[in-house]
Order: sequence, then C-alpha cells, then structure tokens
Amino acid sequence: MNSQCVIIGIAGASASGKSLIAKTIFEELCRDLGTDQIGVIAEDAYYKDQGHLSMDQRVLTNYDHPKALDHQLLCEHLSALKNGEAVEIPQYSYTEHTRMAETVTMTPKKVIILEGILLLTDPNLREQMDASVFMDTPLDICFMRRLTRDVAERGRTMESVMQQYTQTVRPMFLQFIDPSKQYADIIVPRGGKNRIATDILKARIQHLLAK
Ligand code: UZR
Ligand code: MG
Repeated sequence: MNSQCVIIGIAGASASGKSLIAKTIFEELCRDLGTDQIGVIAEDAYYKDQGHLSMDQRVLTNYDHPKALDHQLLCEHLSALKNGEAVEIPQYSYTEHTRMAETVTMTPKKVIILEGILLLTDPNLREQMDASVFMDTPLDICFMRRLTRDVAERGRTMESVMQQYTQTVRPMFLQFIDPSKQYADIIVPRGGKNRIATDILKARIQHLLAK
C-alpha cells in the first residue's frame, strides 16, 4: 500500500525558528485535518546512540556535523511511514548526549513535518521531501536564542554554550548548513513567527493533499 503522505522538510541554523514554525503549522493543520493525521519529526531525535561512550567522550562529539546523525534510519522511517507502516522514533537526551531507552510510536500520517539543521545536506532525505524550507534567520538572533534556550532547557552553562558555538556550531553552519540553502524551495527570512511564510506553507500542504 502506498498511502498518501506529504513530507515537508524545514532546515536552517540552530535556534533559527525551525521547531516553532513546525509547531505552528502542526497545531493549525490539526484543527483542519484532525490530530492523528499530521506529525512532526525532529532530526535531533536521530542523533546517533552514544551509549557505548563515556560522558567525557560524548562531549567531544561534533553535533553539528552530518555524520553525528543517523540519517539512514530517518530515511528508512520515512519510507516505512509512506508505505503505511508505524515506526518507533528514538528519543534523544541533550543532557546525557545519547539516545534514551524508550521510543515513541508514530503511526502513518497524511502530513509529516521534518525539522532539523542538516536535513537538506542529505540527497536521500531531499528525495523524500515534497517541499523544502530554509529558515534564513540572522545568526546573531539565532545565537541569542540558543544561549537562552540551552541554559534554560538543555542543562548548559553560558560558557559551554559560547565555547560550543565558536568551536562547532558556527563553523559547521558555514560549511554545511548555509550551503544547503540552495536546495530549499522556500527561504524564510526573520524566523518562526513569519506569518506569511507559515500561511504559504499551509496552503501548499493543503494543495498537495487535494491532489
Ligand atoms: P536545534 N546538540 C548538543 O548541543 N548536544 C547534543 O548532544 C546534541 C545536539 C546541539 C547541536 C546542534 N550542537 O547545534 C543543536 N552542538 O543541538 C541542534 N554543538 O538542535 O536545531 O534544536 O538547535
Ligand atoms: Mg529545535
């Protein structure tokens, strides 16, 4: 069975508003389609399992490099969902820097919104998407948001966020994320609260569903 499944990919810098725009589209489409017809998958859930490494080793991982992510598993999950099969989505702990034991079941959906920094760097993932988006939020705004968020929600100190930012986040953005903008169908300026961009994406999803 090849059930209808529209996949929208949203990429962009860390703290550029990917999760926010994904959540807004999710909540607003749920009202029209019903809550079990649309799902959000975060690329972050597919960081590789590091259970075999010590905490000292885990903090040395470059989490902003494509090889830190299990894109193959994500690709397999998207194919399975398109084939009408449920999948077990891994759960990632930012404080433990590894996968948690439990998974969350996702049943097939009419619409899947994928969001993550490195999604558009992978040709196999791009192939799975019906439309792709790049959040083109200025980097200084992303950095301010990241600093506040990671201290409040991801168990970091201000010093560790700043160090990680200069060592990996910024250089990997310039090397991998920013060049992947060329693959986006839509480039969204300013951030996740861009109302017109949100409406355009919703309209495109509705259009794809009506085909
Ligand atoms: P978003 N990240 C961590 O800091 N630790 C981890 O164990 C796993 C990921 C960060 C990652 C990236 N990088 O910038 C960010 N670093 O999570 C992506 N350094 O998440 O797109 O939600 O900001
Ligand atoms: Mg996010």
